[in-house]
Amino acid sequence: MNLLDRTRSVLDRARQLYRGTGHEPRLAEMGERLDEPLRVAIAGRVKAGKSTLLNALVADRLAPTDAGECTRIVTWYQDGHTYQVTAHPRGEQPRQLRFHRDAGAIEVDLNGLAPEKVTSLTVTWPSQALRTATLIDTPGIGSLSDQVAGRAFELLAPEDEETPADAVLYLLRHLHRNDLDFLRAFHDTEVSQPNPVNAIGILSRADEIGVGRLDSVASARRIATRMAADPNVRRVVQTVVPVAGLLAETAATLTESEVAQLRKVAELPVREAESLLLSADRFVQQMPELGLTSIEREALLARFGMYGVRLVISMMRHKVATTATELAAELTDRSGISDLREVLSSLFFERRDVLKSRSALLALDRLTRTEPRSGSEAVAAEVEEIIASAHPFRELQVLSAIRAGWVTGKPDVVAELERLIGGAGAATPLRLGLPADADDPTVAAAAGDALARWQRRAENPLTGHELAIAARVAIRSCEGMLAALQERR
Ligand SMILES: Nc1nc2c(ncn2[C@@H]2O[C@H](COP(=O)(O)OP(=O)(O)OP(=O)(O)O)[C@@H](O)[C@H]2O)c(=O)[nH]1
Ligand SMILES: [Mg+2]
Repeated sequence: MNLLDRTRSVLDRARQLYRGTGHEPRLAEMGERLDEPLRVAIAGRVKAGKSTLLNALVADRLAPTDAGECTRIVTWYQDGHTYQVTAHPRGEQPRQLRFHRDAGAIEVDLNGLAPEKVTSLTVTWPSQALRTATLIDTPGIGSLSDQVAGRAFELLAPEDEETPADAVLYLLRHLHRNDLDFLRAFHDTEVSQPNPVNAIGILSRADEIGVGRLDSVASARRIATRMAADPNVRRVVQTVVPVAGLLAETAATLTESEVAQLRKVAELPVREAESLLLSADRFVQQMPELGLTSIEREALLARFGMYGVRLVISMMRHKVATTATELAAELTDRSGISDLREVLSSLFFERRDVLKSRSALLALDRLTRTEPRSGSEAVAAEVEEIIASAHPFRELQVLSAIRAGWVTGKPDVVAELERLIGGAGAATPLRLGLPADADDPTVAAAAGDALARWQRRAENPLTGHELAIAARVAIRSCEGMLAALQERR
C-alpha cells in the first residue's frame, strides 16, 4: 500500500472510532483534504510583497496589495467553476459577499462585517495555477505579539487544530530575528524536529536590493545563496530563492498602453532619459513636456518599480525587447519567478502526496492525544508506525537531520546523500545529479552505482552512526528508483 492509501485507511479507522462525536466531520474533512490541491501559505513580515507574489504565481492581479482592510484578513484563493467570495465570520455561518474588480485586484465588500470578526475569506476563481495549489495570503507579521500576526500564526501553527497549510513560502527581505522565531514555531515536532521540509524561503522584492541598479537581481542571487547556507536558515527552510514579485506580476498583466508610455522615455535622447531616471522623484516631476502626467508616472512606478522602469527602457533602447510580448518575457525572466516555479514543483508539488499525508497524520496524532477514547491508542500506534516506516517520511527525517547538522561526514558525501534522498527535488534524475531528460539506461546505471556506493558506506565500520542510518535510507531510495525503472520497462 502506498503512503496515501495507508493514510486513508487509518483515517477511516479513526472515523469509525469517533463516529457520532463532534470530531467526525473534522475527520471527514481530513480525508477530503487528501484529494485537494496542496495548500501553500504565503507568509512574512508586513509589506514583504506577499500579495504581489501570490498574483505573480496566479499570473493575475487577484489579491489587493497595499491599502485596504482585506489585506488584514487571511484569504484563501482556490480553483473552482465560478467566481465567488465567501467570508467565514468567527462563530457564525459562512456567507457569500459581493465583490468587484476594475482592471485590478478583487475588492470585496465586507457588507458591514468588521475585519477583525472575519476568520478568513475564500476566493474561488477558475485558474489553472490554482488547480495545482490553493494559495493562502496571510496578513503581515509585524511582531509575534501583535494581533494580526497572531492570526497568521494561528493559521500556520495552531495550538489545537490541524495545520491548515501543507507548506509555506516565507518571504524575507532581510534576515530578521522574528522571522526565524516564527519559522521555528511553525515547525511541528512530530514528524521530525526541526523540520524544514515544508518551507521555502523567498528573498522578496529582489529588485530593490541593489537600490534599483541594473545588477540588483544578480546581487539578490548572491545574498540568497549566502542566506541559504546559513545553518540557522537551513534549519527552517529548504532553500532561499530570490524573487522580484512585482516584475513578475506586471509581466503577467502588462498592457500595451504601459509599453507605449515607457516608449516615450526610451525615445528621448540618452542624456535626457538618464537624467530623468536618476531618481523616482525626478521621474515623476521632471520634463513636463514628455506627454505623461505625474499620475501616469506614479502609476508606472507602482507597476514596475524604479528597477523595472530602468530595465524596460534600457531593453527598448538596445532593441533587446520592444513589443509588449517580448518585454513581458524578459521581465518574467529577470523576476526569478520561473526559478521559484521550478523549486516549488520539485520540492512541493512532486511531493504532494507526502506533504498531504503528513498534514493528515499530524492532525490525527493530535486528535488521538487530545481526545483519547477507547480504541484510540491503536489508531495512534498505527499513525506512529506509518510515520516511522513509510520511506518518504524517513527521507524527510534524514533530510531534516542533515539540515540540523546531526549527520556528519565529508562534505561531498553528505551533499550526495542529501541529493539522493530528494533534498534538491523528488524527481529521479535530480536525485542522481543527472539532467532532467537523461534516458533510462543512463539513469539506471547512475542509480546502480549510487546503490553500490551507499551499500559500501553503510557497511563500512568507519562510517559514523548517524551517517550509517542515513545510508540505509539512501539505499532504499536507490532501490526504489531502480524498481520504478524496472516497472516502466
Ligand atoms: N520594487 C518592488 N516592489 C514590490 C515588490 N513586491 C511588492 N512590492 C511593493 O511593496 C508594497 C507591498 O506589497 P504587497 O504585495 O501588498 O505586500 P504584502 O506583504 O502583501 O503586504 P501586507 O499584506 O500589507 O503585509 C506594494 O507597494 C508593492 O507594489 C517587488 O518585487 N519589487
Ligand atoms: Mg498583503
